[in-house]
Amino acid sequence: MKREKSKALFERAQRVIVAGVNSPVRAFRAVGGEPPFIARAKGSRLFDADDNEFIDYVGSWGPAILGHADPEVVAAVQKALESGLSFGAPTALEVEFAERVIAMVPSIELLRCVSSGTEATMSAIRVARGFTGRDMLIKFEGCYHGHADHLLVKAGSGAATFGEPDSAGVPAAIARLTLTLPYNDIGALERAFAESGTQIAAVIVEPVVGNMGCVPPLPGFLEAIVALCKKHGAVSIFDEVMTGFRLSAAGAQGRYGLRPDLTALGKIAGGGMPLAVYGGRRDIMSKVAPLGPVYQAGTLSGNPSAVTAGLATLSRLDDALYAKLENLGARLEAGLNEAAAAAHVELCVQRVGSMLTPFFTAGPVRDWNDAAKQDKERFRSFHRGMLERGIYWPASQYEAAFISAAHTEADIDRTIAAAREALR
Ligand code: KE4
Repeated sequence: MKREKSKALFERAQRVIVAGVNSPVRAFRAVGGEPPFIARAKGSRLFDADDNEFIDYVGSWGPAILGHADPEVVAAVQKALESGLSFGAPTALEVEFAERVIAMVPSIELLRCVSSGTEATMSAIRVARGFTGRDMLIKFEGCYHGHADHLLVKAGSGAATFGEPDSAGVPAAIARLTLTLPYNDIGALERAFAESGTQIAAVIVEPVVGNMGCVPPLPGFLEAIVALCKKHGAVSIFDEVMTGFRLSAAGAQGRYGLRPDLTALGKIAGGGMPLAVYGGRRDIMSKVAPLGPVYQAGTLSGNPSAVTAGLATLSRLDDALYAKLENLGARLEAGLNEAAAAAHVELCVQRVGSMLTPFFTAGPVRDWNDAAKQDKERFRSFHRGMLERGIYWPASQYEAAFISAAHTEADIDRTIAAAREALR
């Protein structure tokens, strides 16, 4: 595989951009080797600077559910750009977008657009704190909600102790307000509410985790979060930045029949353009300025270019698309399991719809402790082997892979054939 141009670009990039990338996972440090620099993409394919072609299972980490450079989305954005990129003023398009999101996600009665998933979760947490007048936040180990200070917190020494910073630069005083519990552990959550219920402003959760690899909720876990928040006057926040519009038109909450108090959306919401949303119960969202005392603002929030990409994407998310994604996901899951069995490799593939992760461990993977047991070297070898065979797989064993509507059965079968060789 030719690599000269990507190699030269990576050397140049590292002189001016931190680690040569604008987001850490892209640097390939978890898998080794140097990242291909992508020149263009179309459908299920990526093409790098050396004109190598890859079947893409990253999809820009989720947004590309239709596949790359979808003609209808590109045409809609090109047309919108001719009227101006961003005005910093209300537009009809934003109203249409908000109405579309509310029609698709029934738990959302009132919303705000922002420009990233981090902004969406950060703002949802702030309004939950403003609404309840409380400070404490509960999150779960292995869940990632963006890089706001109070979310870069790892579990304290004991499971039920307050958080410790998980990044330099996060003040201990901030971290101490976040309690990190084991995912899927209803007992730990019940104990936390029993001990601190009157101080808990919100519980934030990835309803299906993507950020420790794909880990589905055990029966009753999400229901317990919503019920305990209701019982103790806390706010339940579903971080659906990844699962929103991915797992169904109403995200994971639609799949599991739940109504959280607030929801954060991103990725697919903007179809690849910088657009995210937070919203939910009208009484809570009415606390946001200028209606209420909770401040949140953004120069490019809801700009017409991004909203056009979002509308063009959301308008295509119908039952036929989700049925296709389910079929392709099941085909890939079965093929990876067969390839691992043939190679006598211990593999646990976990999948919900079109997001999946091959865990190199016996499984099942129910929480961070399980996910951390996987054979990291085996994953690195798998990733390298797939890349060499033209399959662009997420560059971390703690990520989910994504299938788009542009993928074909032939793509899946080629991916399985590559996995058979990469797993040998
Ligand atoms: P952004 O600020 O990256 O738009 O969204 C943060 C975020 C919030 N919530 C969930 C569930 C997320 O998955 C993310 C971001 N996801 C990562 C990858 N899993 C984005 C890729 C990256 O960080 O480069």
